[in-house]
Amino acid sequence: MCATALSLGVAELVAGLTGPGSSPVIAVGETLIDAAPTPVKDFTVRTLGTGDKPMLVGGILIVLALVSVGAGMIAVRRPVAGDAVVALFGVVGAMCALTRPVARWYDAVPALIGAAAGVIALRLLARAALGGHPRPASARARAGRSDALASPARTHESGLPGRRRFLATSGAAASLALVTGGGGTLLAARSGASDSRAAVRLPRPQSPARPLPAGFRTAVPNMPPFFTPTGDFYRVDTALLVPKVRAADWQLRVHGMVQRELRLSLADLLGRGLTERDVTLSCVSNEVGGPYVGTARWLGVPLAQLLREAGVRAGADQLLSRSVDGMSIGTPVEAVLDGRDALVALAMNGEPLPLAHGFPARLLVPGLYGYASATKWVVDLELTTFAGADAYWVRRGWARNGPVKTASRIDIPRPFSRPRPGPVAVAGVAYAQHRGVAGVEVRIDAGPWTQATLATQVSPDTWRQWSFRWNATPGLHRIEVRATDGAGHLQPQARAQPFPDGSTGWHSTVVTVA
Ligand SMILES: Nc1nc2c(c(=O)[nH]1)N[C@H]1C(S)=C(S)[C@@H](COP(=O)(O)O)O[C@H]1N2
Ligand SMILES: [Mo]
Repeated sequence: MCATALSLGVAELVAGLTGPGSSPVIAVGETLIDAAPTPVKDFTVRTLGTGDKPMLVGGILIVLALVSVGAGMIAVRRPVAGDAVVALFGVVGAMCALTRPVARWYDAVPALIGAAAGVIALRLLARAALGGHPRPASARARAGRSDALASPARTHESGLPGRRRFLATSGAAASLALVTGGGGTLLAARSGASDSRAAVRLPRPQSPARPLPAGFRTAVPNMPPFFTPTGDFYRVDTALLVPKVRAADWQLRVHGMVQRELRLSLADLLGRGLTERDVTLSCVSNEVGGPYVGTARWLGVPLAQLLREAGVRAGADQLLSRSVDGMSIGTPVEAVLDGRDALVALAMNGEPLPLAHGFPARLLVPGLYGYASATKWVVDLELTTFAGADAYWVRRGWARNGPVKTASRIDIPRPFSRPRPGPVAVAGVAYAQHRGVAGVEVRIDAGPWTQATLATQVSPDTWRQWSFRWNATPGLHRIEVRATDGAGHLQPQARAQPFPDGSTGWHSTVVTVA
């Protein structure tokens, strides 16, 4: 285990120099994320939520530790076999790093150097375990299998010096693992992306968001704010490590079925006269009543402006966007050009995009789920056709087009809370981006539906808060909600899972009034 730890530490140190994406643990983890079948991914997201990433890394480390124990026991008797196991770790790490979508040839280097360090450490540890001598063949023959596995140090006369030397070598390997691993982490943190973000000066919008109308939020205490604080905004992506892009290294390319190719720097975009809009973003993986939805004030360049400038050629129906970490997302060109506020967003809630939300630029197309529109760390916009290319999630069976389905959620009272009898404030949000929310109804214990009080609509592209005064009687009660969108369509009651095009069903909350 110490040899494996040293191997990982050295690999992290080298990866600190060769750049993100070359860390073998991260590369293996991201390969597993991409390879996970949809039911497995669904299950992990459902049970672990956004804690799935630390769990994945932890799982990889546990598997490595277990295999390492076996390798160590083998290495004492057959050094070459021990080497082979450590080398295999290196090869798997290198292969994963090399097959990432944006891999460079030298991304294999950290895993291979790490494996070499691991082999040397394992040899030294095995020798120390045997008291400094390779185990003589006669002793090997005499000792049964179980003896060799139980305590290699026992082959030495007294046992003590061998054990001491083994512990000292282990300690040295473990310390070196911490130092190299820590050094690698420090190196990786020096990407300069945070400084680059801090240096961005946002201009005032040329087209500001409409002033917030009176009554745009309900007055119910403890109701989540209309604008989701940036720090609370949900995060969904396949990146095990947040891509750290420096504005100076960044460029957005528009190409494919266009009249002329565009290449734009962040300064080019910031200088264009920016558009500010309030938009609710939601994830197709959100369950009924779930948390993967948020509203922010975004600032950016109209995406339609860029496409018109590039000149979309006839027949191009898909805007295939790609990120610096190899994500691909397909958006209907029609949705971008139909007049809605599709943006190359550069800022969120008055600040440059946080690194986790796509610094320096991301897409945003109101009315479409994030997987079909909201590419973070975007670097490449290709005009193409749906017939000609499938985006990342489409290759995994998700729908080509991702219009958001009408949804409503009860935020207050909390599930299983115990309100007092009498008037109880019920409140929540409803959203049907780009169609707007026309009505929200609430019912108690499957009784008659009653209209909730709607907050003023900020925009059809944002969620709408609602509230309902319930005269609660003692006992166990179920509160249900449903919304009607701006087109007059009632939110469907039938429960559907998020796969393949978004969940449906009415949200409900159970409380005990006492
Ligand atoms: N590069 C990249 N962009 C991405 C994703 C991703 O995995 N990688 N996930 C998409 C999905 S599924 C959603 S719901 C939104 C979430 O955006 P947020 O993390 O800023 O809330 O980002 C989208 N953009
Ligand atoms: Mo998503």
